[in-house]
Amino acid sequence: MTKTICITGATAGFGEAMARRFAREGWRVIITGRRRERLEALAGELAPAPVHAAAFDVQSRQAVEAFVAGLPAEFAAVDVLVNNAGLALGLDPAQSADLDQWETMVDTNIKGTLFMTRALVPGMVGRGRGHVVTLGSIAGTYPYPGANVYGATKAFVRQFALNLRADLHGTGVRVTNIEPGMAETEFSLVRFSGDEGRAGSVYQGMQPLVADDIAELVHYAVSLPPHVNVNRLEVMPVAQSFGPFPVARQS
Ligand code: NDP
Ligand code: 8X3
Repeated sequence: MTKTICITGATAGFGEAMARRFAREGWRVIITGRRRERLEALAGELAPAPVHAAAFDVQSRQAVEAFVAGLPAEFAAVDVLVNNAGLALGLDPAQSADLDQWETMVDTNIKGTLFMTRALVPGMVGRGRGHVVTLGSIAGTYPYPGANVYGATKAFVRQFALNLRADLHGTGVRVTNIEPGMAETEFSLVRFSGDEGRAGSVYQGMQPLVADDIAELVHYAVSLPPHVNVNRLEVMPVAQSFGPFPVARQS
């Protein structure tokens, strides 16, 4: 039986790689994001695979509900939802960070995930099967300077995914939070407002994760037998690890 996956944020990075991966594996793929022309180009590239493209902003509850209500019949029974759309904005310390950027991260990473999940999970419960995959981050577990609200949104996503598992107990619906470290996508370009030099320097001289690595992990978690639930999957490039806690000393 052909399965259906709905991927938010499929116009770039992880989501785009997932769309390619699942289409190649014969899935019905729903691709979403705000940039309509990118969605159309990707749908064209994936043809004749069954693809439904929908351009909308996950920050809007009304837009999410209209998207779900408007799904064509053959795409309406979503087996897997990947809450991937998200972003980091800025790296300034909390005391000088831009409040609008904070609000956008909360509205996208937290509210977008909530709206999508609440809209699609009842159908999964009704069918007695399904899988919600969320994109957390190592920033949701480990603090670093300037991660303030971005990291906090990803901590929310991690705990929401775990709590969702508790609520879905006995329904057959699975929940997995994928928690990557540094991966080279458009992530840093977005974080630094299009500054290519600053974005490029993040990955200079090291081997970051790439979008296909994350698509592989999502495919792995989703393809395991239905009695297996991967709760959390934390992954980093080998070149990224941990450091000592900084100590402010009096000179
Ligand atoms: P990209 O910037 O490459 O892709 C982000 C995607 O999210 C785009 O398709 C973008 O589409 C979509 N998006 C952003 N805002 C909205 C919105 N308001 N409504 C709908 N879609 C939106 O980033 P990544 O692929 O790297 O990131 C994907 C996810 O993984 C994010 O949640 C990110 O926080 C997380 N992550 C990334 C890591 C990294 O190092 N790259 C590491 C850990 C987690 P469009 O602009 O067309 O709307
Ligand atoms: C993105 C990973 O390390 O840039 O979520 O915060 S990191």
